[in-house]
Amino acid sequence: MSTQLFGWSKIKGEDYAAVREFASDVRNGLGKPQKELHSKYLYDDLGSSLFEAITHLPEYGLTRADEGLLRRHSHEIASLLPSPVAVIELGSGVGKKTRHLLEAVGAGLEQERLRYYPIDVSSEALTHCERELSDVAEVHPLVQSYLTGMSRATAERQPGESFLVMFLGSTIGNFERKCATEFLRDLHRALLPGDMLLVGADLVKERDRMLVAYDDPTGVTGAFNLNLLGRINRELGGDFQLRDFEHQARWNDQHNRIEMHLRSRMNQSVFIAEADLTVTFRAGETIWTESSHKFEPQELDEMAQQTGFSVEAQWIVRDWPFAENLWAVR
Ligand code: SAH
Ligand code: AVI
Repeated sequence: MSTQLFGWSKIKGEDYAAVREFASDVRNGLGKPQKELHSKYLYDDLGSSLFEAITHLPEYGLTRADEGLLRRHSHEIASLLPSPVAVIELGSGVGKKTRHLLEAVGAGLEQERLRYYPIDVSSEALTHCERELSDVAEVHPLVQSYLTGMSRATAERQPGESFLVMFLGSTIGNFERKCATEFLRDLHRALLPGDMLLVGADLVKERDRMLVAYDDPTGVTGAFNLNLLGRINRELGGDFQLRDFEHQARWNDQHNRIEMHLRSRMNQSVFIAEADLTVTFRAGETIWTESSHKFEPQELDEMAQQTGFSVEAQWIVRDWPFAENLWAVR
């Protein structure tokens, strides 16, 4: 492939488009009155590794709750699926938790190996995912955003086959509530009656437990958040001084969500070469980098019904309140 000289680095044509899109999103996001950056940009190679570290934190019970439910109920889930079935996972990350379900679904197949399509914007995460899971399924990684990946995966549908789509780890909570509904409608349009969706969703719990899960004393979540500025420096020629910003987690009572922000410690200005942008910050001003919405069990059923799915089952764990939801395309 031809390479182009772009700024300080030589990059391939397809990466050039991604850099332009990143630069344009940064320009738009930092131009708003409440500055913001899209949470999908948290996941470069370093960000994906830092997220993986978060899942091991004692304060972040979400991943363990999700994994425990999948471990305990994978055979029951597999028994509720149509056959034959192939599996798609949205935002799989390294896909560690998915093993339980792939094993259970694969065990029911007569001859062929189970086909598994993990979709993620992080190629680093997908490389790990393929390595981790190729003993239990035929892995077809798709480095794509959710819906582009969905259309690639569903194009591989075999005659008479159904899909199980998995959206684990409460990643649905990273959408604004209205966007989550729109996204589920889009997903529904990409599927056929009889296909199924397994959605993991974190439930509302005590405020202090939620806050410390996103502001751990070890500082891993802070590093995950600050890395977004580091990524802008590396990929877009920014000159953010990371030590001049601090990580902040807030509980928003009105929207039942944790918000992550990066707070400027002082009045300062930052230049981002590839966005051709100088941004000024007042001391205390923040960039909003992520929302993690928390749900009530009933609300999840309503979301399914509003977006064309029927609720087949819901499993809830109480020690770290979390719900696994199995929905079918009506
Ligand atoms: N499912 C895993 C990982 C969750 S982290 C778990 O439950 O632990 C969220 C994952 O979604 C990351 O790997 C990130 O790279 C991916 N992601 C975020 N936004 C995305 C988008 N718009 N399209 C595709 N993947 C996305
Ligand atoms: C991927 N997502 C569901 C995580 C969450 O809990 O919102 C990302 C995360 N952000 C901070 N810690 C973990």
